[in-house]
Amino acid sequence: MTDRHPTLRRFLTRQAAPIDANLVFLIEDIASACRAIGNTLRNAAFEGAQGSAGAVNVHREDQKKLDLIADDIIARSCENSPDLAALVSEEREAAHWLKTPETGDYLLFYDPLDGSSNIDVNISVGSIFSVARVAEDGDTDVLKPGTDQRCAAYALYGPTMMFVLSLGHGVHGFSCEYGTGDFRLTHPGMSIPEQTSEFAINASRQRFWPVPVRAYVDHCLAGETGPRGRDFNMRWTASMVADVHRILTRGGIFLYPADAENGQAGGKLRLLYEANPMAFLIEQAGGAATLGAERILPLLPESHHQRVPVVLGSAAEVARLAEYHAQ
Ligand code: AHM
Ligand code: MG
Repeated sequence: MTDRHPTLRRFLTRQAAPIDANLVFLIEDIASACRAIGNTLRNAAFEGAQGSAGAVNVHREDQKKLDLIADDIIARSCENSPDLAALVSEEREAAHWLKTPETGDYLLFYDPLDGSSNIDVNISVGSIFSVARVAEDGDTDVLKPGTDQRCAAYALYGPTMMFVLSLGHGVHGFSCEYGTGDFRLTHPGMSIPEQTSEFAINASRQRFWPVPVRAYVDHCLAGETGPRGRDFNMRWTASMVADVHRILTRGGIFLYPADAENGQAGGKLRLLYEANPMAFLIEQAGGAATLGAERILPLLPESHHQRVPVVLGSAAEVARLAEYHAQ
């Protein structure tokens, strides 16, 4: 049991290239927070924790009580982590500094509860994390490009609670063992099939889509007798973590384009704590992640809560969408 499914700690401390001990502590603190959030979600109906918090966040979105509870759990679990300098959360307007930044300190970006519109209907939600480093003593700039990420992870609160992590050497999935609460390696070396026939997009926004996205989806929908010469399947959970997990498991493409309605804002999904970590994980699993044509990861952020278009998944499909953009 122990060897076939090593615990997260064993995995982190047995890497070929040893990981900085303070990063191991930070990842363990993140995983502990996820375990606590998973337990809170399970008991939420008994504790009056479902529903709206009656407030809006910096994005003018309705905050759920559980958005705030999850944010608080992560901050409390990680704030004593050695070398962690700042927290940047979807639910907080500004970066929350924990210490004077020194070279090599860590910066934690997170979306505490992604897909939270799904909570009250009991569909899977998740938490997303990205870790980067402080460039030099006193550097308070948190606007790091995704290429600077030291690691990225998400927790999926589904039928099995999972923690999926990349330290830049592949993607590894850990399942939370009932009873011990340990995250144990169950999905080593996750990789995305290059060719697939499944796409994920919120089709209710079709009238707003840019021309290349419309053409791509039309050609998928045309099926066997259309230009793609095969049938496609469609899935949309409205929980990015669940959609990305499906793609890491069996392939496919996910699209949340900037469109005629959200284009002014840059799109819907946020760069620092949604697009960047997911792009890092997807690339590490052999897939691709773009803004439509350009890679997401090199983009230099302009603000904490910047929104961007996101296209990610199987490399061949993401490349095809880039071709539609070029045309
Ligand atoms: P959130 O962080 O406020 O939950 O928003 C992000 C979510 C993603 O999980 C998901 O892909 C998308 O928003 C769903 O959007 P839509 O409501 O248009 O389907
Ligand atoms: Mg989110």
